[in-house]
Amino acid sequence: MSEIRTTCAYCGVGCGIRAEVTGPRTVTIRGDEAHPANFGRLCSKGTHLGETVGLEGRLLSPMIGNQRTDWDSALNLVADRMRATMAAHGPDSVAFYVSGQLLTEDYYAANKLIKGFVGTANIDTNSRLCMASAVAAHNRSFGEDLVPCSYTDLEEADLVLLVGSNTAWCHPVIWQRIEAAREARGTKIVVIDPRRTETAEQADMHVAIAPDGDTTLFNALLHALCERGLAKVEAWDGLACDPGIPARQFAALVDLVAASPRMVTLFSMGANQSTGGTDKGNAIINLHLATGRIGQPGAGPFSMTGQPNAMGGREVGGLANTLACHLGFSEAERADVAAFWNTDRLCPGPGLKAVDLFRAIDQGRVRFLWVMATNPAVSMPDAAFVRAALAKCETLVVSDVIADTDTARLAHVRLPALGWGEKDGTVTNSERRISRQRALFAPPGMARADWAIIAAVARRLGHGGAFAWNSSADVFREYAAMTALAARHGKVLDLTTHAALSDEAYDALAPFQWGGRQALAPEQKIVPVRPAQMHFDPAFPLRLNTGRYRDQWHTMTRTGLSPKLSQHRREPLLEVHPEDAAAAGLAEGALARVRTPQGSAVFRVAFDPGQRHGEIFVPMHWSDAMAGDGRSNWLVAPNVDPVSGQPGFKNGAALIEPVAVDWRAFLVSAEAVRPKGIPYWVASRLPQGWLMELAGEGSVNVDALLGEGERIEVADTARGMRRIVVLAGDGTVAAALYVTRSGTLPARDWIAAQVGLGQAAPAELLAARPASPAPDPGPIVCVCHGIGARNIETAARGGACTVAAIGAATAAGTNCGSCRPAIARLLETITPSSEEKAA
Ligand SMILES: Nc1nc2c(c(=O)[nH]1)N[C@H]1C(S)=C(S)[C@@H](COP(=O)(O)OP(=O)(O)OC[C@H]3O[C@@H](n4cnc5c(=O)[nH]c(N)nc54)[C@H](O)[C@@H]3O)O[C@H]1N2
Ligand SMILES: Nc1nc2c(c(=O)[nH]1)N[C@H]1C(S)=C(S)[C@@H](COP(=O)(O)OP(=O)(O)OC[C@H]3O[C@@H](n4cnc5c(=O)[nH]c(N)nc54)[C@H](O)[C@@H]3O)O[C@H]1N2
Ligand code: SF4
Ligand SMILES: [Mo]
Repeated sequence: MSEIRTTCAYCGVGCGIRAEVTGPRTVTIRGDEAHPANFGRLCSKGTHLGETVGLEGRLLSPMIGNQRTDWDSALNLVADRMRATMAAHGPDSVAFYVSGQLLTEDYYAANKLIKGFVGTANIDTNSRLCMASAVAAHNRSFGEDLVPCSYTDLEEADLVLLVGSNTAWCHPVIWQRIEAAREARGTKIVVIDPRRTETAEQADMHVAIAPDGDTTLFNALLHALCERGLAKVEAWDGLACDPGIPARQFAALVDLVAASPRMVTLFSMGANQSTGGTDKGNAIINLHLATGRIGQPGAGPFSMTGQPNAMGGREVGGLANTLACHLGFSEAERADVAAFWNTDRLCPGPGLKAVDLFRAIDQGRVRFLWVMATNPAVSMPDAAFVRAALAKCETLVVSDVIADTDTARLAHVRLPALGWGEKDGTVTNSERRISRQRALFAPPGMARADWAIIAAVARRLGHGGAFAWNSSADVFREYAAMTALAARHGKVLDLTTHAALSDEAYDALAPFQWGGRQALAPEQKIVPVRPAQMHFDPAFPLRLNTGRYRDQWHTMTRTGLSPKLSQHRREPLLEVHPEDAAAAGLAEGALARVRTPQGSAVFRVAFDPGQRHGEIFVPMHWSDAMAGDGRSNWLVAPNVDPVSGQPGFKNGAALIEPVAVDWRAFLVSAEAVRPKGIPYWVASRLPQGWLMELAGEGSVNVDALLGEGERIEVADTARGMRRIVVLAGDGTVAAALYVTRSGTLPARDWIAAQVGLGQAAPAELLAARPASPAPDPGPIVCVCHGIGARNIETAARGGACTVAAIGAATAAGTNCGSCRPAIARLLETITPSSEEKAA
């Protein structure tokens, strides 16, 4: 047993982890008390990383089509196809689409190969869908992509504005740090979000803004502060405007902001993912610049990064419109980059941004695409179009850790990459802190590091000299040395003190922050911004918002394999105001189809009075691998911000309608089942198998759902009830199916727990409950300790009326803390005293 310090696989908080390897593929995870991002804290996703390091579903050898192959054949094919495409159609017919989930070393290698040696800037990253507007806003205000804050500023602030950020779910450790500041110094929290999220519920003020109302609101705030003599700008047309929120709330917000010079505005996807996203970023930055609330402890505009290495990717030039090291395409910058890489093939100018890239593939202008560490068939807007483009691309290469992703299904060549726990390198978090991710396990199967795969292709293309690295340390040193160019062009990014790091020093590298606590550009500009015009289509009267769940990560290729994380939300929900639902004839728990001009998808209806009238929310997570028809990006239009090229994922036009089904069912099964021709199915992970929620028309095709084994069945044809248990040869439960045409289905939890075991009698399984039932815990709230809503209600009725008291009574919320906002929400519905507090 050995303990290794590493960094979490998931979000841009970049939490430090102490990992104790307990076996060939098993590990215990805890937070690293010494890591400055989290000081020992971890959220539910980080805490349960150990559940996702098994080899289930892994891509373990190179594949050409559906044939396993050796590395040489795969790499030769990739290099040959790339060379042939370039020869026939020029360098711009080749493109890479990469990801903030690559390590800096991988990212650097990909960017160097395509921009430096293929000779095109056709490399874009999923950060285009995520950070591009913040990057563009930073560039416009600071002349460089600089984040002028650190996490400690959150602890020194008197006011934290959260703009378009569901921090409690998406950056839970940052949320815990903000809450700690509230405890320690009374920091006020304001959440600006159209939805009443768990974050909003815990805030001192929730501003339920209209979709894309942010620029208006921040302009109005700036104007109000100017009037009070607290800010100075040369007014522009539109600065004095109606704030777009109730006058009393605006007045209270102005008072709060005026009284709090120590103010941090933390912003994420509600700001960035908008057709006016860059302007939103600048509207926020303007307020800080005009009031001098930047470059001071506890003050600044703070863009939170989403992915673990979104920031590292920005540094090494992963976006199509930058060169490495924060450089642009001026002649002088290009000359320096070309000289450093010793190449005469450097790309002449910017390349295609993600949405345009997939259009170019559709039009046959790009004919070779290499996708690394991202799943665009699910995560791009207008995903049906993107899939069709991928399907007709002459050569699609996919490097992934998982064999069967929606994108990998379309690939000609699949390359097995090392995943978290195997790969070795660096990531940069939201506060510019570089930390090591370290290998915990030996490479599984034939998997290789992404940077090594890229270098192997580069060698085959004749560029061996420029890609002669033997280790990730070699790549890191080269990148660190290259940042000398940034300084030469007046940029703050500078890692040159790490350019001569020994292998040992790289291995032992402690987290460090570049740019200091507040990275400030020499010049800072106010950028006058105006709210974007909104267009409404009466045929699609609702506004469609999309985003994340607490315990799932993006397209679920990894978190979808964790039984614990799967408990939080087993199905994709349509969150809708009860009155809008009623108007559309939708009942709570029924199925609804969401339609947009782009396409349609099906979700389970969840009434939510925290949704504004006329606005609906669906999650981004479900893919074809996990559900029949639950893909949000079938719905999202490819409209982009004109400056950043980032899609507006959060404000589309939609309508909702009921889905008529004849029967509903659920299946628990030891084997994964992915049924065809069933209108509604959603799979979620159980400790020993899978739970499938199902619904359809006509009659149930039982044979499509159940495998081999002894079947025991009960049926009540009058009521349309049918239950079938399938026992494996050893007497364990292989599967159990519960169908109803008009009644209700039994509770899932006890049945789900019997899969793969031989403990329950068939009669108990058919009755769907044990002979002597234990009390039902209700929906699981605390996934770490398996505590349900009923347990919490019981404790609350017994006198536990605070989150801490619930923790003492039930252990809920005492491990990672991610569920504490949910517990607080439950308490508000139970105890009158907390309702008074909320009012
Ligand atoms: N659990 C979990 N955590 C994650 C991830 C994950 O997949 N799962 N992914 C990571 C990544 S890559 C990212 S980018 C981050 C994203 O983190 P967040 O940005 O916090 O997540 P989202 O849910 O996409 O969107 C945040 C909020 O924006 C609101 N919003 C929508 N429109 C508007 C608007 O016009 N104005 C305002 N002010 N708000 C609006 C939405 O209602 C939503 O609540 O999370 C990271 N962390
Ligand atoms: N509707 C809607 N759509 C959205 C968003 C939204 O809010 N709403 N958010 C957007 C945002 S902010 C983001 S960041 C994107 C995320 O979207 P994606 O990047 O498409 O999502 P992931 O599921 O994280 O995909 C990562 C892939 O890389 C693989 N992988 C993991 N580790 C490695 C590795 O080390 N090497 C390699 N080669 N592969 C690896 C995983 O198995 C997975 O297939 O989605 C965007 N799409
Ligand atoms: S907040 Fe959670 S997901 Fe993000 S880095 Fe920390 S432990 Fe990982
Ligand atoms: Mo993201």
